[in-house]
Amino acid sequence: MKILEKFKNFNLAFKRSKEVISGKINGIFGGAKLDKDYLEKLEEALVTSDISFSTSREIIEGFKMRIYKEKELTPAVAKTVLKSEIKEKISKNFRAVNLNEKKSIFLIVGVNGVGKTTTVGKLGNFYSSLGKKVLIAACDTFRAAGKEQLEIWAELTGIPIVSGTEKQDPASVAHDAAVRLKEKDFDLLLVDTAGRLHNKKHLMDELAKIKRTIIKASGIVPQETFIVCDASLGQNSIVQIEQFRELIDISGIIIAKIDGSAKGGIIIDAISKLNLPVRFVGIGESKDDIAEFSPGIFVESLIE
Ligand SMILES: Nc1nc2c(ncn2[C@@H]2O[C@H](COP(=O)(O)OP(=O)(O)O)[C@@H](O)[C@H]2O)c(=O)[nH]1
Ligand SMILES: [Mg+2]
Repeated sequence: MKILEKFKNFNLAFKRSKEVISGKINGIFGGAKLDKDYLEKLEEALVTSDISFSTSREIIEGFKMRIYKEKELTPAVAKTVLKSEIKEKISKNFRAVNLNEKKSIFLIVGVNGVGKTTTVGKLGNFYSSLGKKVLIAACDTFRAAGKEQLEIWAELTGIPIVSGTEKQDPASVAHDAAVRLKEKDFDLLLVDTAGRLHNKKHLMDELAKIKRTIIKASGIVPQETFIVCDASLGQNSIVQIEQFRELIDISGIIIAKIDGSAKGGIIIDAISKLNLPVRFVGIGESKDDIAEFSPGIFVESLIE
């Protein structure tokens, strides 16, 4: 029941993306026979669905290799083959998010406004509903609102929070949180950060210092550094991830705001072009609105 419910929410979140991509795909594969130039049309459909030219090309090449093996080439067969090709492509880097046996730390990074703080609140709720003892740290001390927003999430989810004062060194907040993680009975520390990418040098120094301080204070190396992206930014998200990757090691992507965005195709690109796994997707603004990414459910939700 719970799994079915999750699938339903996930599926619903991709509604607008599905309308865009499925409309095009079904326009090609909806008839009784395939057009002569259906491959060109398919490539165009992919490129205009927020999938880059190079990734679309790769999908078409993979599709061709598979379709040659089919005995009977009907539109329905072609559609199934396309789905298999995309699924295989995005399963390449897939791994489930398992917490360390001991204590885990996740750093949450990304540009301002993409959904980091909300993601920390929702992820906290996700893991605490799995029975994990979660602690969150408000290391966006740049704006008073950053801290207050996370405090609201802490209250809403009943998760303990470590926060500092406005303009306090974010690393000192991270230090206190890391000590608390180590000394008290916690399984997971989620660290919210600020994201002023216009000042790259400053951001790099700040994130590096947070990480160093955490390791020094707790002896625990952060298990994950997740970059949060806003789905509605489409290809710009790829650029953002590339920029962040120059600054710090990223271990996975969280795509927020999938609900209401028609640019879900970006997920295919993020995985195959950047060679990074998508681990979670944000599907709304309330505490349960986060889902673990699943390649199979994603493809079924995107192409119907
Ligand atoms: N619809 C929707 N809105 C979201 C999602 N994640 C975040 N938001 C909204 O996006 C806005 C910015 O989020 P915030 O967490 O403050 O971003 P931050 O600056 O990166 O910390 C807020 O209004 C959030 O409610 C999501 O998955 N779906
Ligand atoms: Mg924030």
